[in-house]
Amino acid sequence: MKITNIKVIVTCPDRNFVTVKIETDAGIYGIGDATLNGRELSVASYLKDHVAPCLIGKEAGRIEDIWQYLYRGCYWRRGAVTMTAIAAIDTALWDIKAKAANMPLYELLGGKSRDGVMVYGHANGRDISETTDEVAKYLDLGYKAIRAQTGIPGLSSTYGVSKDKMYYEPADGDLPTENIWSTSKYINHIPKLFDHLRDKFGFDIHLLHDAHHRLTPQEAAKVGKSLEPYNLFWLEDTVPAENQEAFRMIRQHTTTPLAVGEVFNSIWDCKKLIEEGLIDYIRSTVVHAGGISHLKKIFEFASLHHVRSGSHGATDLSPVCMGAALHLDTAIYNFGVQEYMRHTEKTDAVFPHAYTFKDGYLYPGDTPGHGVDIDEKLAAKYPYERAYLPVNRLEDGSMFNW
Ligand code: CS2
Ligand code: MG
Repeated sequence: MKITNIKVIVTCPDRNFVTVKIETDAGIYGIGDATLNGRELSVASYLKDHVAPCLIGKEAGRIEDIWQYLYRGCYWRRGAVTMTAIAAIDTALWDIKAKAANMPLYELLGGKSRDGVMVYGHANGRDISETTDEVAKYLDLGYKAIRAQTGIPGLSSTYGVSKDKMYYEPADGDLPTENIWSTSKYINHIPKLFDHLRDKFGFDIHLLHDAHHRLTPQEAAKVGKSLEPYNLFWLEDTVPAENQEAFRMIRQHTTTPLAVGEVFNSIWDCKKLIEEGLIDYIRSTVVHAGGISHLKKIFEFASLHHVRSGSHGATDLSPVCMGAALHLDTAIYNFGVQEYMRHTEKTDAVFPHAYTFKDGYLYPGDTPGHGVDIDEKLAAKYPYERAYLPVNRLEDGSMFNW
């Protein structure tokens, strides 16, 4: 089965998505997500201009070989753009292989290790009482795990807090908007949120929180300690993780479980974190970490070190990524939780999918392949619209991490 054509489809059904469609001479096609929030067209060009010409005529079944060809063969290894492009090709090839075998993808990945994939949703509000109302809404929908974020008194904007709630969209301007941040205000306020939530909802639900790379190791240790009484499922992205050693200090000072990895693009970004047991959950996902082939390696490596998966699943990862991730989540042994930020109706219509939500769990479905398709005619109705994530400054005007 030879690759005959590769399409790169850019569409904006409420937000931008890049999708690769690989066609074969057997009439079977596969699709993969190639969306890199705020840098979508760079990946589209990488695929159209540099990857597609090399793959026409190649054997579609040689997934590992094609992965290595794109990784080693470009000479310039890794990086978000390269690894997102490789991920899209890899996902589409796994989709083709599973369709050709007439099996849902999880069967090719080792079969089911679990019946359903526990997901967490985002409860965010401008203050503690609004966040509490949002948590209650997710509980009504059956969620077992909920991430809680709240506005910080004295700050006009805070990451994770938006107007559109269920369909949270952080890329909010055709040029980057500017947020203001104060770590000291955050550190004083955040335990109050979880104190209130535990008081109101008890300890039977899983609560998560994302610090979005805004702390130093010392501050992270302090936040982790202050949240210990509230028994969080995890505390996410405390410090930027370019410096993996930084997690040693956090680890020594708190038993709050630590999660990191949504911006990682290869096993080399988390090797030390995993092998030294510095984290509890690795959050890399299919679209940004080299596809099914590479993410499976990361998760298997993590399983040797008591680290579980917790894949990124924000709105900017398309339903194609979600579908593929659910098959991997279903098959691996050391699954932890899957993030699930819902897509809008318009997005869901462009990407018809087999996965379904019930009572806090997602199910990948039994359609051959990863179970997600693209309606190209509908996709063509929504041309690309430039959109950026915000940037972030401290109160004195200096640049900070968003
Ligand atoms: C967030 C994301 O889902 C998360 O945990 O950190 O909203 C992230 O900021 C976006 O996906 C960035 O594209
Ligand atoms: Mg995050």
